[in-house]
Amino acid sequence: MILQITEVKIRKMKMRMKEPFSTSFGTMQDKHFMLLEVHDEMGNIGWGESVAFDAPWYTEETVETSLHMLRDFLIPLLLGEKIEHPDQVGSLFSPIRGNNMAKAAIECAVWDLYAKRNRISLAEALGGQRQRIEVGISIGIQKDFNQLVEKIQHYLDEGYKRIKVKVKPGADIDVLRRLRDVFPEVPLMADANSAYSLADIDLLKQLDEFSLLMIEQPLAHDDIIDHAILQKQLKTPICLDESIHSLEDARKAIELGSTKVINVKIGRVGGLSEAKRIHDYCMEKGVPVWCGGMLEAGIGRAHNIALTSLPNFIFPGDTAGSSRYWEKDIIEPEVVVEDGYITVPTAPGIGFTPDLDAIEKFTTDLWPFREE
Ligand code: OSB
Ligand code: MG
Repeated sequence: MILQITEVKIRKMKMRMKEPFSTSFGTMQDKHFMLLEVHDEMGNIGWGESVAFDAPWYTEETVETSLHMLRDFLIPLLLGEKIEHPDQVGSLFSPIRGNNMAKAAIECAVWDLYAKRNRISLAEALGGQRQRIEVGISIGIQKDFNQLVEKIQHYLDEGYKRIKVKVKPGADIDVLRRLRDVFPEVPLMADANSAYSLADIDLLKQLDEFSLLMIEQPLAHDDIIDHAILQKQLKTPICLDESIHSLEDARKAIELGSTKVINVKIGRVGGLSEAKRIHDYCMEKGVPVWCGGMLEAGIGRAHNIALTSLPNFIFPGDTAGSSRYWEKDIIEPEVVVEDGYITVPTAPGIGFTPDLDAIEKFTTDLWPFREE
């Protein structure tokens, strides 16, 4: 079946999270992002969500750079095109270097549209096999240790199956040691968001005391060399996040020994097709992956859930329930976590219905694009 892209809409969105989220690079509470609608000639609509933040502290992309890429480059390349399979979107976008989050937002919408048009779930379209996925939670840096313990206990009580804490210089070894005293058995990991360098190697070696599942992105956001040097001296598996933008990055990092686990984020790698290629490659190499999060609203969350139904998503991901972030999410039903699992929807496409009233409420700008 061939579908034609007849219309694309960009909505700029603003939603406030229930609580601020703090990492080694700063704190955020207001979430600005874009929703993408892609229409076909039959009136079907696919939805995508951009994950770039306001400022370029995670990768170089921002809401405004994504908007520029979408309006001036990506949408013109896609409008009017006939698509047999979403894997083609990557080739249409190949004249544009980088800007993976902008590419992913619209590619994800095409995947949703493709699945809806074929009356299958997005999970099925991707080759997913799980009916439900295991869920972990990423907890931001807290004011003090007691608050962190309280938060962790709260999410364990809710059933979350893996705890990730954020670390930074000055809030690392000591915090982890005290956490292990309180929670000796909990599946625990730490994410440094690139806060260290090889000069910190003696400190990083102390991580091995805490039987962490892994240490996520300890070194520079654009490094795969120093991580290989570090991994040789560390028992704790390194998991790369920021450093992986493509299948080629994943291959090089694995061949160099820079990473033993990969955090796959759809936005960071430019879309679901590349995310699936990384998944397939890692599976072949015996390298487990898991799905990272970008504090998504419901549409982005739904894409993460479908991806996580693939078999080599071995560790619980960061895709928590809607209520962990939002008073009111933008999909119906919201994403719920039960006993630490999310049920993968079976309805066509992302399998959640966009809540148009909620979406309208959080929309600050809207741009429609049609073929001239
Ligand atoms: O490094 O995984 C990260 C949030 C924002 C930016 C980067 C990261 C994170 C998280 C939270 O860890 C994941 C989530 O709950 O969506
Ligand atoms: Mg991370």
